[in-house]
Amino acid sequence: MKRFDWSALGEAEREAALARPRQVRDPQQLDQVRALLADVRARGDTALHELTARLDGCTLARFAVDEAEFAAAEAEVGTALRATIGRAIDRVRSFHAAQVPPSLRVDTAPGVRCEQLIRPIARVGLYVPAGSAPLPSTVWMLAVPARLAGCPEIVLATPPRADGRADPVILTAARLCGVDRVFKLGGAQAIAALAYGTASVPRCDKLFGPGNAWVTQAKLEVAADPDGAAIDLPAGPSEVLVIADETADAAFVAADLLAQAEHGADSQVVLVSPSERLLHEVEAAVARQAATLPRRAIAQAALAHARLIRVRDLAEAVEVSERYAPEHLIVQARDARALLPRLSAAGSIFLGPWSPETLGDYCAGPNHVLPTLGFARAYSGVGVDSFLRRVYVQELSAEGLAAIGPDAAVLARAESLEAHARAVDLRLAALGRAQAVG
Ligand code: HSO
Ligand code: ZN
Repeated sequence: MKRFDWSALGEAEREAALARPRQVRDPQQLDQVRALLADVRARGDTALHELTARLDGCTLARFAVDEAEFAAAEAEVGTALRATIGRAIDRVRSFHAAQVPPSLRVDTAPGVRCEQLIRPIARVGLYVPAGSAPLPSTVWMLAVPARLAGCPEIVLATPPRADGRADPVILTAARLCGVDRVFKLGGAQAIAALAYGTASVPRCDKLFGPGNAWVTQAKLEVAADPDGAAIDLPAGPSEVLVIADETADAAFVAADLLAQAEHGADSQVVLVSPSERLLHEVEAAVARQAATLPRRAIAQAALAHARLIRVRDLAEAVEVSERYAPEHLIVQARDARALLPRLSAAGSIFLGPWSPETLGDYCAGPNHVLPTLGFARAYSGVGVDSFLRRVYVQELSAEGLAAIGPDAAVLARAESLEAHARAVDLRLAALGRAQAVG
């Protein structure tokens, strides 16, 4: 883990200390993704079958998961795990249900009725990766808000294993959340199928979910194509920043850092503390705890670019965090809540010793699909609103038009848009004639 003393650093060094691991944009990969998208668009299911055979190593009769496979998955998962998933879904649902926004109606002048309708996105596509560690929790983090938003059709894609089946826990979670259809498709080809549609996969309006570099690149491509689909967030490797003072438990902090590090070699882990002793103790605890982790090789690779930053006080720790804008921010300090008013640039915040990020990852209630790479400065995590659109409505009475129409005509002429102005003037004239007759 790299050590820094914040007050000893110059501006450029501070910038470097908080730099994310370089996202290498491989131009060859971009070409390959583009070629793959074009191929799926042109040849549909035929291309999907070839790509699945080549990239996932299995031949599928059909991509859609059938009733028999769902039933087998549920039996394999068993009632105990199903009940646990059910409780997580319930808590995530109870939090997200409170996010559903109301419709609005405001009369901005007498006779000028303005409304904001809330409408769900018609068909959404959820991507759930299943690489070295399938993440079924992402199923409920996406499907629960989609259902609450009222999306009429929720489609999910997840990669098939070499035996041609999908991860049984992912299938069970999809069932429990009321996902309409699940397709065994992975990687960029899944994104292509969901964005453009094929004979067997319906075309979706917006795509959600994390994925590897291929998936991310494919999502960015389809999002830039008017014939493609919208996307949730620009995604990057998962990250955590921990602010801890001398009262923090070093073992707790170390465990939280490792929980992040085990996600992937590119995960980023940052610890900021005013206590030299705590930084030392955490470093030792990380080494001790890592030794017995099944995914220690991945965790250790991530820790190689971890940062330990010594700051003057908690106020400076807050400054560092705001500048980094982490996906997850954990605060383990004497009065963690007292820092909250000064915190803003973070995807999700965990306060105090009893709030490990793991709880937010699975079952506390808030979402775990969050902005990474500093996007937390401008983006929020996924929520019910990610699956909704606002539709504006305005309805003016004759009285309303008479009241504010002249302003509109003046503003139109100020923009040299005469046709705009006349669309108002001819109505005002008609009103004047009607009044003269009446
Ligand atoms: N920390 C991940 C979510 C996750 N963790 C899923 C475990 N499973 C990104 O927020
Ligand atoms: Zn996690």
